[in-house]
Amino acid sequence: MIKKIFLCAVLAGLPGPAFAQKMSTPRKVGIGTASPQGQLHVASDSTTDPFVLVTSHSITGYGLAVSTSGSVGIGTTAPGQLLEVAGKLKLGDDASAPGAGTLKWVGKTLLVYDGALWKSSSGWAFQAVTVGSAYGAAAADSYCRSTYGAEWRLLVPRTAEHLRAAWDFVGGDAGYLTILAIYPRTTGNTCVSTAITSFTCTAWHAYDDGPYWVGTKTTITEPNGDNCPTCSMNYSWNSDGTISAYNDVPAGYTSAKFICMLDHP
Ligand SMILES: [Ca+2]
Repeated sequence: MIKKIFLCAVLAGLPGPAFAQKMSTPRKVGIGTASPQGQLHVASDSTTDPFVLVTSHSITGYGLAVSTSGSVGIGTTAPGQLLEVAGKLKLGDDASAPGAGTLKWVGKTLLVYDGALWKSSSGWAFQAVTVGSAYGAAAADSYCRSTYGAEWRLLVPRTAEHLRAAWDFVGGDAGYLTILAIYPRTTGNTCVSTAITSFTCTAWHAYDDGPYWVGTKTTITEPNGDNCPTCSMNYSWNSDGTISAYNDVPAGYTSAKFICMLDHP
């Protein structure tokens, strides 16, 4: 009881607005204000000290600070922007709808939302397509152009990083990568036991003769010359997004799921 009386006496003796107040209906707490505008309202009268400062007694530096200009610093009391993190920033993903400028980290890819599309940090954009019946590569490529515009094509992984970005875009759903716009130049072309890239398998090519990159595995005895020049192999993938197997088949492979890419972004 004596302690409580002493504390009340101390609080009553504090000068100016430096007090805490609890209002009964509704219950709100104000620090530095008698009229809190939120459940907790901190109103500083200092022009030099941070409005809010969260520190630890056991570490050097600061956990969280709200500066006199209203900027938030994490690891710094003097944020140079509205938000400054004086250290590393770790991103993830959730189901909420994005707005332009939203960043997220998926798998191994940093994606930024431009207001309409998620793009990788290198500018690549994708659309994940599911159609009612299985499409061959030529029909899927045509679907991409007619649905999204002339620059949209059936996926050709251009580099390992591009492939990775596409993989992460569909959350590692390998079904979307079972057909690709990579074709034999003429019927009968093979790349048996050869890495499937535009550097190593020149008998096959991307739809536009540009670079392509599927993987560097050299233990697969395919493609052995079955595909037509507008047909896709069927590709299967390991859970980490690397190529597992592929096979060219006489009629070409079809899929009800595929990826359209914004080519030449
Ligand atoms: Ca074959």
